Amino acid sequence: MLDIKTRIEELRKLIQKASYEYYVLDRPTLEDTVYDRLYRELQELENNHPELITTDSPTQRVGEKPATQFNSVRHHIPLYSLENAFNVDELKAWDNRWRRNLPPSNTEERTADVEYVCELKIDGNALALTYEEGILTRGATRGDGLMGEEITQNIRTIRSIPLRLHPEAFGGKIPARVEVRGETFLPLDVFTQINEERLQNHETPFANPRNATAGTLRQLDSRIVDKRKLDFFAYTLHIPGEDDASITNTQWEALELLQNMGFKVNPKMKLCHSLPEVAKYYEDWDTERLNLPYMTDGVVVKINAFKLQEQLGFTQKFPRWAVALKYAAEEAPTVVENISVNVGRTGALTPLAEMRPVQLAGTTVSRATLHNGDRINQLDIRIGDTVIVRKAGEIIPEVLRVLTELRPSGTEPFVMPTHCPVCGQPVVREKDEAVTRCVNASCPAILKGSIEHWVSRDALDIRGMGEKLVHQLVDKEVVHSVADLYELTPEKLCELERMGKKSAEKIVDAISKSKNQPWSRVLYGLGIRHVGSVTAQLLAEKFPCVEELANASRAKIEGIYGIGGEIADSIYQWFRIPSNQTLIERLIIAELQFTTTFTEVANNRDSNQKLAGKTFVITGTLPTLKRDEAKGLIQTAGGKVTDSVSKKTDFLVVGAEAGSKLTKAENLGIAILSEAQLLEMLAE
Ligand code: 3B9
Repeated sequence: MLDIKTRIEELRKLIQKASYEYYVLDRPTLEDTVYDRLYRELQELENNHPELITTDSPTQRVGEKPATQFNSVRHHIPLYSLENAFNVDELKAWDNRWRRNLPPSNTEERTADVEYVCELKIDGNALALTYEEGILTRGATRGDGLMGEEITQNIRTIRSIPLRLHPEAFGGKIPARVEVRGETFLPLDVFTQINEERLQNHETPFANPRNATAGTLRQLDSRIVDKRKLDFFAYTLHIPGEDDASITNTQWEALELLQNMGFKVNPKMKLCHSLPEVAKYYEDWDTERLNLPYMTDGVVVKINAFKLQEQLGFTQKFPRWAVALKYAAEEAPTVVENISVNVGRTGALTPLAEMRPVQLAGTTVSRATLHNGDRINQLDIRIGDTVIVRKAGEIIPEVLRVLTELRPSGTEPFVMPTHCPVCGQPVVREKDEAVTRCVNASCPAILKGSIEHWVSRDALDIRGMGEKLVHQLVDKEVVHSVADLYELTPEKLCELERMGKKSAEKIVDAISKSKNQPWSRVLYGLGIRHVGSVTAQLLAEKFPCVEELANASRAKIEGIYGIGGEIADSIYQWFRIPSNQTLIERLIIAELQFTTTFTEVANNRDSNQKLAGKTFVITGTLPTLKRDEAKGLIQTAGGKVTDSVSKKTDFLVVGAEAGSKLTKAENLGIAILSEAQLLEMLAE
């Protein structure tokens, strides 16, 4: 019996090694016939001694019995998604953004070159793998990032995923738990083959490898999954409990460790030492990637140092320290039927192509922005032209180029209007600016846009004031300025089409309630160019009343951390225009908030009670906050703090020398926060 056990273990080692060399290293060392003989010997021994079968045996990759359903499981650590960028300019914008997000104490990395890891973005499905004592015990799909589907049996069939981690990677001391994330995908040849089969069987082919992968993972019978030959690249490693930094300090080291653990890591990754180097990698791979045996749709750029990653943390959805730099999305030809010109709230004239509808990236596209007159003239887009349109992610579709060889006769170059298409007043184009603007302060288009902005959610948040109502108010000349909203009465509103007494009263009430909105929202609502809601909050804190801001010099405004010259200029100019001064005076008389008191700053911060309904436990020594301070902060934001970890705990805030609470929280799958992450949640 002892001999049998020894032989079984020996066979497993041999098979595991050969399989690793074949599937992960792509360097076969055993002849197929030899491998088969060893495999069959193991199978036979296990058949005769089923009590000796272990879950990590190579014979256990394919299940005998199909599953009846998949269970939802909570991820031990959330799976974040990535923010997208579509070109090098957006990459630079991301880079500037994370640098601005560094704590003010970190002045060095604000400007210094840092290391970035570039990884190809594989068009597949994210998986979360859990190893306990080195053995694969759970594999799950991403799901919504918090909960996924447990598909361990299917994942075992993926030969490039080790069933047992190589102990040498940890110097023999295997951690209690290891979490690995990566992308599973179908190689292109398998994808093509599956689609051919589907066509023959009169089934609809999969649109892309990602859909085919998702379809495969959802198979209940792991024997079918096994035939599909899924592959896997690992990219993220977490070793909970342990101080991760003691094992790896950088993403690059983590990728190395993943390889030593027995995973396949995409070999095309690169450690870059500057942003231009990242841009070059992105550009080089735009064409090179087409020669790879799997589909890629971009490059994932990650800041290498975990220390920097920790300082930056996460937004609600994404890590701030990573970005997905996507390659150009789908393109398609269509015909321009008309070119219309829109006027926005800033008075900017935006030409729009109205096109014959075309299917792009799963949606029907019939309009595309043409940006401005210069752009139309550069591309020489004319009505009647056949053009190539592109839709990249959530971005509005745009016209890329004209197929001039298909141009019908009798077309004429497009000329931007010299007068506003809405109010008929002459338009203006400033030197050095591509934008043509209507500068008529009472242009109905500008007024409509300004009011829509004023009532919008992040501004005064006046519910019930939809686009239709705003248009009616302006067209019927009931409202000539945002300030007029505060003189509306239910009677006046009732004169409008389809407006009952009840809803009129409701709207007047909502308008009246907006008088309590804080100064930061009022400031954002004014719609000063370049003043978004975050900038407005910043300004409202530094200039606690409107007079201070209105009288501030450009230099004083620009002196604020986070505010650039262009913003400062725009604000300074805005307050110099007489009609804007009148607007402010009228809004002050209407009793809107133009000052912030200290308690209001505090209240505004907490008014949304960000942590309402959430239960926290604090453990260990936090780096800067005392236990009571952290507790106070959580409580003022509406959260609850308790002493012991249970299923009801939402977050565990962890400091140095955390003990059993951490282990318990990890076992329960409770989200773990550092002090920095807690502060970030509070600040967001
Ligand atoms: C919790 C490549 C992709 C990718 C990350 C990727 C998609 C997502 C990501 C993974 N290809 N890399 N990387 N090559 N398609 C960066 C979002 N990382 C995480 O999901 C993640 C999750 C983390 C850190 C990273 O830290 C926490 C730990 C515990 C609690 C909260 C946060």
